[in-house]
Amino acid sequence: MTASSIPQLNVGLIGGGFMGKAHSLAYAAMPMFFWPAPAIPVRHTIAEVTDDLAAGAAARFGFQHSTGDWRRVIDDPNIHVVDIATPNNSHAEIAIAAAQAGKHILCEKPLAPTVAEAKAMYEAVKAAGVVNMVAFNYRRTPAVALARKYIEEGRIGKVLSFRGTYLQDWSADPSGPLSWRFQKKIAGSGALGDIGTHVVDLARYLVGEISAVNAMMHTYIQERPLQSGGADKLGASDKNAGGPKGAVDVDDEVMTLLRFENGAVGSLEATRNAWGRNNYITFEIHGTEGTLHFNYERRDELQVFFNSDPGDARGLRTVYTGPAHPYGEGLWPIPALGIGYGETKIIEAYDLFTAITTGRPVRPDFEDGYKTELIADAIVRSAQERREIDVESIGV
Ligand code: NAI
Ligand code: SOE
Repeated sequence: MTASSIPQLNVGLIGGGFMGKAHSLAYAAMPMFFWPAPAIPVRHTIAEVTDDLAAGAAARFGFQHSTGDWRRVIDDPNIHVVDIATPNNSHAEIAIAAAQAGKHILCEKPLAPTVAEAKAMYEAVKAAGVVNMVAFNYRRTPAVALARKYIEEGRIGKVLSFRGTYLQDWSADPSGPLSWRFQKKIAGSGALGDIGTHVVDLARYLVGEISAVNAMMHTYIQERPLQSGGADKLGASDKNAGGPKGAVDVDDEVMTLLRFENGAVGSLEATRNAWGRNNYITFEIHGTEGTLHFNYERRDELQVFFNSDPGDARGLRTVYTGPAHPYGEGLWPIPALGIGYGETKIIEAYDLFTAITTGRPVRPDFEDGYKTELIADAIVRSAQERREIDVESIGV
């Protein structure tokens, strides 16, 4: 393939906050890592809530055009891919309009704040036949993809159990502002939807479908200072401890037991109030023939124990991901040079554009996003009713 034969596909990105930055970086960098690239993503138009914010985002993130109205992205026949990087309550309206306009779609997680919206989004992309992806990017960390490869190869035998956590501390300080992430009408839920769903995605990716949950949820900090401005500063600044406060109506902490359809059992814990934990996404998977352990704060590493290792060399040991491992062909040439958050988004962009140009399916798609919402809803109901809930009992 020659450079001139690589298609150029125009992206319309909606939302110029944290994820606007991450996705813009990924579009610029993807062809630098994966070459020949499946397509050159052209940073065509960025939408924000006002014309001024959009113009600033365009200058910062390298977009050719900007608009204060996301509908102009949908109406523009030159745009091939719509990227939704806005707070959760706007995902459904934008995604359904994009699907009806025949655009391919990348939507940030969680797919939607409610099961009903997630289902409508899934039905819209199915009807339109467009490529669709939900941005659970952590499964694209090479060490996580390696864990899946080992499981598929039977290296740890039959999976018996999964223990997953996602612990952060940015919301542990009660003077952190009442951003959109603490408001049910925008976020849908708290730690559960925001970070617990990443663990649900990892559990489904690595172990299989979740059939039942038994959960507890709790809100420790019932009110927070009101925040001025839209973008979430993740508790870090803009504190206004003495100012007026508003009620937090989402969970701070969720813990649940899990049953998988294949007979495995597991647990999930998520909180943004765990002092000292930053992006502590961990899993430990025990199988009949071995163990896999991952900690995102050491994301170049996968801890493995294989029962098949010689008796005098057995023990949990560290595999450093590199060229021999998933996505190694495009990433850095020496193991442990360092995989970062940006790389997970670059790989996400690579897989999205590969799907668009080859027609091959890509996961996690909106069906996965919808199934994750069913599980999240089952967790909420289980915590409310203080009993085990079958995921298949959740409907809309
Ligand atoms: P943010 O608060 O940093 O930025 C959101 C931006 O969207 C703001 O600049 C806001 O002005 C803009 N916006 C809001 N409504 C809009 C509209 N109707 N049209 C155009 N722009 C609009 O939020 P952040 O952290 O970027 O989160 C966005 C989404 O990405 C959320 O769904 C969140 O859950 C998800 N997310 C995913 C991550 C991942 O690791 N996959 C990491 C962080 C966020
Ligand atoms: C805040 O908890 C947050 O930005 C989440 O919204 C993301 O999904 C996670 O990847 C990083 O933390």
